[in-house]
Amino acid sequence: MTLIEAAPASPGTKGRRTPRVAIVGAGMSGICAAAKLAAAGVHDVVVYEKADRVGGTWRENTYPGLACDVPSRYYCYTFAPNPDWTHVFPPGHEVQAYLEKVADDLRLRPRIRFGAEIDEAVWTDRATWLVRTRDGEAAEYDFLISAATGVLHHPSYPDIEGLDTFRGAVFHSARWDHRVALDGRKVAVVGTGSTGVQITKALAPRCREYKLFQRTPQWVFPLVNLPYRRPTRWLLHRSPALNRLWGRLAYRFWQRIFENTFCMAVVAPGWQRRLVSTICRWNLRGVRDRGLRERLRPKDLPMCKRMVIAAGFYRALRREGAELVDQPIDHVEPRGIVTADGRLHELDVIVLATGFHAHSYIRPVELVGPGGLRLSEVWQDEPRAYRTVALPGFPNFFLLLGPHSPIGNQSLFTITETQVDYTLRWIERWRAGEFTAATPRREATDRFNAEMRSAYPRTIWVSGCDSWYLGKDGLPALWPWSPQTHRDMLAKLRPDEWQLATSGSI
Ligand code: N01
Repeated sequence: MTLIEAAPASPGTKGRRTPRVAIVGAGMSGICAAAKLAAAGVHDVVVYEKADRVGGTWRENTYPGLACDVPSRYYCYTFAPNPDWTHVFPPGHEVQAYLEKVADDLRLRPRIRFGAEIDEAVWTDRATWLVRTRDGEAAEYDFLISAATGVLHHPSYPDIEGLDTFRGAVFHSARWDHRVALDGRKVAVVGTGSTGVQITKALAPRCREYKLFQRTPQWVFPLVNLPYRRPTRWLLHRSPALNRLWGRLAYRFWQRIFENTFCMAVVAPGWQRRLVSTICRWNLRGVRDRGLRERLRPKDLPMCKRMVIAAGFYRALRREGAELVDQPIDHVEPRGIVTADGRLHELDVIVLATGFHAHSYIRPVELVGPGGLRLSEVWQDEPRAYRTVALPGFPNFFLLLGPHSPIGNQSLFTITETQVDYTLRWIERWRAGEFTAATPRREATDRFNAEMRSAYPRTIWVSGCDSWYLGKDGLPALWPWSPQTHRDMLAKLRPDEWQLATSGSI
């Protein structure tokens, strides 16, 4: 076992202590945390990234048609406006390029350990986290930050009888096999979430036969995607000041739109819910074929599942060679998929756009807190957290985009920035010597969870559908209030709700 960076926390400038910080994951949140720590003068930082590139979900998803359904000028860091976006809603590879560029521009790469997968982190009586990688390296840190390791990260494979007997190619949408030819072939996509819908638009025109297997219809909010013209991009490149100003204005504009419509529509009844609902229903009316339209009509309410925002989906299904299959899948045999009506759909390729295990978060990394408390046991039923950012019993540990975070049809960049800022304020107090270990109190965490439970009945997520938003207990795992309430709640540290040790461990 190699021990790296095991020196004790040293006094920093002006007598302030210098914390050692480990970040798990170099996706959107990990980059944000590393960037803001650097800006705050915290340089003893290691970002553990199991892959060989930054980007997280945007690195792993490379399927045809991959795009972001949140506007680019809002789907970015406030501290790094991007002059290069080509469209209002960017293609996926531009988001990946953006994350790579931020990592380069802010010189974050030397802090990232690529190919390093954390196995476990154990709290020590020195008030540190001893982090071990699968390769047997170990290092001690004063803070451990879980940067979104888990949401939409672990692919969910369907349990379909005979799937392994199929003689063509089968792969998950988040593990796209680019060696497999698709043009002019018979391709099936299983799943009609945001991913299945985006793939359908891109792939249906390219295949000889394209079959979309729909278990549950989804509401689709129409999207109009406009390009940012070359002269605009040139101008923003030439003038960093203009880029910053334009970036700030556009960010605020889109933030207002999304937070005042979609974000409110999901958490409370009101005009926003009626408006979004009406637009989705109007969009479906555009399908002229009455039979197809009825088969595409969801039984649940718009936004009960994570709403699909897309252009051209219905049109793609009307193309020659494209077919919506809404008979349940019975089994797979070597030649293709057999549906419950006994029909064999002969295929060359099956794509599983069947979603993710969205409630894993940092797991399977095992955290062992003081007294041997294990994360795997604490989260056995459902992941619960304190105000979306911390866990009782696990000191100096912070979560980004963890349980109850306001995710959905909005910019996750905004959420993660709020959570990083909150984490930084605790780290600043540690630097000032105010504590050595801090963990939220269990009562405060229970109180927060009880408040959330009482807010759930007003949300759209409990209106009678199944989705990855719901936990095993059938309750939403999401933030049931406005994003502004999230910012307000994290604007103050509330030390009265925390247990603090001023020397040694907790
Ligand atoms: O996954 P999903 P996704 N047999 O879980 C079906 C984000 N995202 O990858 O509804 C047959 O939404 C399942 O059917 P049902 C976004 O947050 C963002 O599409 O369970 N079908 C459903 O239709 C999104 O919500 C962007 O009945 C089976 C589908 O598979 C999240 O990623 C773009 C099945 C899974 O839908 C996940 O989206 C793309 C089975 N055994 C994705 N098992 C942006 O633009 C599952 N299904 C930012």
